[in-house]
Amino acid sequence: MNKVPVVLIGGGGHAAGLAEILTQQNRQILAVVAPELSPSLRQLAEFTHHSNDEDVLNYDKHQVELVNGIGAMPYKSLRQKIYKRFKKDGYKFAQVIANSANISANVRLAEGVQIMQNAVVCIGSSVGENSIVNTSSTIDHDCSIGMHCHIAPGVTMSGQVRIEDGVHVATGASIINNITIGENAIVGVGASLTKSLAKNCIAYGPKTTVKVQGAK
Ligand code: JB3
Repeated sequence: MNKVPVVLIGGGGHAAGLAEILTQQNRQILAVVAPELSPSLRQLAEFTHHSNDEDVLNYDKHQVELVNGIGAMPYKSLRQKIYKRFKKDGYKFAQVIANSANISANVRLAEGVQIMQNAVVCIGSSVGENSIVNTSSTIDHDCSIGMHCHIAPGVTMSGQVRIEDGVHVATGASIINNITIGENAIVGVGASLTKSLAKNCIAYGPKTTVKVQGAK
């Protein structure tokens, strides 16, 4: 178990989920760095709070690891920017892997990978730097996921799927085996992807317009 203390960057819902996993694993969180902290994070514990990212530099890069608590959403680059900036400053990012995650012993997880509650990563798969495999998503055998990707909650990915860098696969999407999703592509909520998706393209999920009774 890695006992190097961490500094958590970001203070919202994603950071709270990470902080809970780290606390369950008795990993010391020296500080949280964010303009403001979410109620769920506040209720977890009293953390030393810095509101300016420059305060990270007060922590010796040889004595701490960083945890990227900024979530990843389409068209938002803050998570990647934070990661690249502090990597350049010489810091190392910790992996965060939930106790409830089911991870094969034969996978390759890069620096800063985050595997959230009840996610599954099967034999032969790899996940690149700073990528998130979120709650209850399933990555089947021999998949390769690039850097700075977000596999959102409830995604089902069959075997031998190749995901390039910067891809966002939204909540509940299903991806059949042996296809490739190109760099910075987006797979929409609930989409069923049966063909490869070229880089920078968007695959939309089913239109779900909910008619509210009595709405004008
Ligand atoms: O979909 C799921 C399960 N989770 C989403 C996650 C992947 O991405 C979640 O629903 C959100 O959409 C998002 O999580 P995140 O990033 O926690 O979102 P939010 O709750 O809005 O929190 C953003 C946090 O970033 C807040 O604490 C802000 O104060 C903080 N923040 C904003 N700008 C910053 C900066 N923190 C730092 N250190 N530096 C900044 O520049």
